[in-house]
Amino acid sequence: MLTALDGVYGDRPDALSVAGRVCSYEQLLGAARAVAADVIDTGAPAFAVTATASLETVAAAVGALLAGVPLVPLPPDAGPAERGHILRDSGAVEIDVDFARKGRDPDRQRPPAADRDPALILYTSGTTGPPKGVVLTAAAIAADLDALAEAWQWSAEDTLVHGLPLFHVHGLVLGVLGALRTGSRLVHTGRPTPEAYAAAGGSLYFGVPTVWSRVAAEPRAAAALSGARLLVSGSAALPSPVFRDLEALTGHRPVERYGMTETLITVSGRAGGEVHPGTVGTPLRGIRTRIAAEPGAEIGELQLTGPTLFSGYLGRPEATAAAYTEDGWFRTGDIAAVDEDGVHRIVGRASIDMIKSGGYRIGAGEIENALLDHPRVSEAAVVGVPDADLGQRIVAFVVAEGVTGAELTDFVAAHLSVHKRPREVRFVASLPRNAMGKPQKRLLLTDGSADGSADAAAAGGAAGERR
Ligand code: MLC
Ligand code: AMP
Repeated sequence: MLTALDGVYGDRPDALSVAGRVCSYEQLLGAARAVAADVIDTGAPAFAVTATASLETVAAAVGALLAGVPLVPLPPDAGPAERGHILRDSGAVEIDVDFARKGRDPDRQRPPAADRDPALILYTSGTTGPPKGVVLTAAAIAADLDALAEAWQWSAEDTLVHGLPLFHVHGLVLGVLGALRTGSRLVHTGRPTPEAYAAAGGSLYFGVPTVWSRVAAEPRAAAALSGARLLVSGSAALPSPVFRDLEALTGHRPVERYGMTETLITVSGRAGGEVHPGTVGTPLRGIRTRIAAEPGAEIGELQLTGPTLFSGYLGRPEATAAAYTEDGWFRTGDIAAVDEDGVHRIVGRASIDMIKSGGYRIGAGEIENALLDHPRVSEAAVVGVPDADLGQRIVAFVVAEGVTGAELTDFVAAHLSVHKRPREVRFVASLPRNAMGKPQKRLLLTDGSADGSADAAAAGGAAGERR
């Protein structure tokens, strides 16, 4: 599965560089074999590591594939509630990785790892409730990486550069396992800053739109990427002005691709092909897509099938079944259009309760529940407000007394991951509700009360607080 570790591309002392530490494939394999043996010896159905941007996290992901036991990467900044939920829900044992250890054989017998074994369980938000575990097999990952290698002409000649978190598909599956399958050198910059991208001297760069927008705002850093072969954007919509700025500063038209934790990457522009701002290209090899549109309409829900799909939400057969149509197509929840050349455009999301901020997927319900756990909060509605840097920023409308916005933001951060903190808390006298008593969130977005303007009174009146 991880071709580079089989020695086909040879080895080099700096095959991987993660947050300033380098290693060879041989060193990585040694550490990963030690992880695999430890994991097999625990007999647990899954194992968890705190997924910092480090060689240890890379060794854990490789160890999972060697052992045939799935890795549950824990967001390093997850608060106790989120961490506890993930560990309980997955039944994973938490292990420490010591990168300096040498490989060993496990004491217990276990059948050899197979492509159909779960390799990763990634926790991701739905519109309501706590995050669900998305089970991904080695076979699905391999199919996706091979399709991407073909689409991007991605090979052992490349040096891949990115600085994305190692607990999601983008940074971990594409950004780590992709390098180990294609044999490209990997430089993980620790954090995805424009300066670090500029200094890395890569041929292939990955980023979420927030990263690209920050690169485009630093012309000198952007110019340093002109020698690259391909810039790829994904995880959220790349704004057209950012596309144009990048082209002007780097000479590259960035390739955009579309995916989900549940499906991996399914649609992409092609290296050497025509790419246009606002479009995400055509389906990857093996993927079929369709638009479930009302009669006469051209846009509708994007649905798809293919070998890269997940094997289900861990322990949630009803949720898994609900994610598919009766005829077996996965419902993405994204609204899309396809032109006569098969080029896809993502128009938006079907649900207002799924927020994308900085490329992170955040369910409004999870944050609302966290806010409602605060004794001073009686009602809460969370929305994603358009934001030039983050795509959307989290804004919480709350009915509460005797508590400040800063206290509520800290309260959320103490329970969930840091990136789930509201950027803005607006106190209102009541939430707009329909006749059934359901909060009318679209009113919160459209009446001016969420844009920081003086119209806050429209949502029930009161002062806003921004951080
Ligand atoms: C953030 N901060 C806050 C805050 N929110 N402070 C107070 N209140 C809040 N509400 C703090 C941060 O902790 C940080 O502090 C500082 O403000 C800057 O925060 P930021 O603006 O969020 O920037 P940054 O931390 O640099 O994050 C931006 C980012 C990050 C782009 C680097 O969002 C990111 O890594 N996104 C990638 C997400 C991703 O990989 N998604 C892929 C999902 S898989 P300090 O002290 O730390 O500076 C997928 C499939 C697919 O989607 O298709 O790819
Ligand atoms: P996640 O599960 O975190 O990977 O988030 C998946 C969601 O990210 C998708 O359902 C889309 O809403 C969004 N997404 C990913 N890539 C793109 C893209 N290129 N353009 C627009 N939205 C995207």
